[in-house]
Amino acid sequence: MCIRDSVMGAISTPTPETPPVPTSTPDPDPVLSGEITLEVDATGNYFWVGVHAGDFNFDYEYIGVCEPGLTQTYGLDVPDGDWNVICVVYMDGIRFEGPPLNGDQAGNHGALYPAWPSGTTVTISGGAPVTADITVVQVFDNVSGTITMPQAQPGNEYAVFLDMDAFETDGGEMAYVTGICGLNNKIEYSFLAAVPGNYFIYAVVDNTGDGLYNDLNPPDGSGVDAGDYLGFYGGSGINPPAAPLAIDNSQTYVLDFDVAEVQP
Ligand SMILES: [Ca+2]
Ligand SMILES: [Ca+2]
Ligand SMILES: [Ca+2]
Repeated sequence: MCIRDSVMGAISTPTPETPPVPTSTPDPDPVLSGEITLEVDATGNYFWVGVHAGDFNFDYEYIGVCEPGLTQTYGLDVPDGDWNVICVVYMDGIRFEGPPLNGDQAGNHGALYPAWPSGTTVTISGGAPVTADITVVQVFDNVSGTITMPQAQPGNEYAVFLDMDAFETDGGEMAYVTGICGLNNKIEYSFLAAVPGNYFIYAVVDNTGDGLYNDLNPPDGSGVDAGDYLGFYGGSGINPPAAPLAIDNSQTYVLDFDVAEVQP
């Protein structure tokens, strides 16, 4: 799976792929261009501009390197249509695509984060150039919690997801965090829910040692195995709740839940 095909540019299950080197080549005569206004200087860090048709599946993107100062420019060719334009500035100096993480800067054209525009905000018609400026602000983790396991699994890998659906691996994952279980039966997690919406929050612990990627990508393997842990916020056992949870990205949430052992 190409991670950029997924939601928020890269929210997908963990992948062993080595990401490509950024290949941003400014278009000398772009159809869509604009200025990005930063909240804090990010000289030398990557920024990503993603264009989607309102579904958070990013069809077009631009990757640039921040120049000194608080104003950056982008430009790319986008076909006729109605679009949303999002920008993420990665503050770690390493990432160049994917969802904003704690401390990154993020924003969208047409509303100031944490507000999101309703519907699309850019219309391109007849290939005529359009300007779409974006103001980004620093964003921080707003969902955290404690996951309780049936027993400690020190050294085993876990993943916690914010997903539009319940444990599908082909899209809708708007945030995730992975880590290694410690010595007790608790997992403390946090991530940023940047986009308001209705979500399932769930965790997987790979107790069988075949890898999170294997567990989360059934086409690549067997999916979650008997002996692994799985659980949902608001769910029961390994089962999801009947309905997803409404998340307002301007609020903070503490979401504790349990995981249970997957049975044969
Ligand atoms: Ca999903
Ligand atoms: Ca497993
Ligand atoms: Ca597996």
